[in-house]
Amino acid sequence: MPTIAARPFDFSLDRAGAALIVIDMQRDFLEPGGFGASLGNDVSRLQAIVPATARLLAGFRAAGRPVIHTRECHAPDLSDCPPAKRLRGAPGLRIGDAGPMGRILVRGEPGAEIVSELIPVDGELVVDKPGKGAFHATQLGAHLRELGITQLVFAGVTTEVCVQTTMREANDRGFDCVLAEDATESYFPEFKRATIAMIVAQGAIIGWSADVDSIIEGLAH
Ligand code: C5J
Repeated sequence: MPTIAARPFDFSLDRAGAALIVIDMQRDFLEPGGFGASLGNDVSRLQAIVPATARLLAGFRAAGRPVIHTRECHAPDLSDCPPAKRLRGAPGLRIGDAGPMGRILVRGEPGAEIVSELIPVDGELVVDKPGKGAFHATQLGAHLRELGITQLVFAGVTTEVCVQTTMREANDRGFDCVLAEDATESYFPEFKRATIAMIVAQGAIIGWSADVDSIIEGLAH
């Protein structure tokens, strides 16, 4: 089993049991006019990880290992978006409101699509999720069990919200989790740093953190 350089200590990558999960790399979070921008965030921070995420995707595809994409989005009638989520804060546009890329975070709207550079290919599962965690109210857990997955590599946005929540859910379900450090990002650099520190603390209490190159090299051996 190849060992990859990781924090807090090297990680044994089990190629036969590994899958990549790319969290919420959607236009609504990465492009001007979407949900992230409506909250007053600088979306260019998130755009900057697209090339590293594309390299990681290519590495998994080349290794023939499963790739799962998630999209945070809601039913058009918002029946799966509780007021506790929709009415939070004072954004320029709320979930379900009409914006330049269609209705914000609504399934089927242009803004809910994955950015063009990271479009899923045939055979890759796309999980639409109403929550922050990708296991909540989805078939993700059942799908991973069917595939015999034991290790998950995480990429995507935002580090401290949907990525961290899903990593914690995965850890509770018994998956070994590795966060691809340069393929995840937050609108707040200090939140990304703090999240990684929390994940790897206390002997990898939630999981490991490694860079894209180390993960790709491990997959190739
Ligand atoms: C947020 C996400 N930040 N995908 N969603 O609301 O992290």
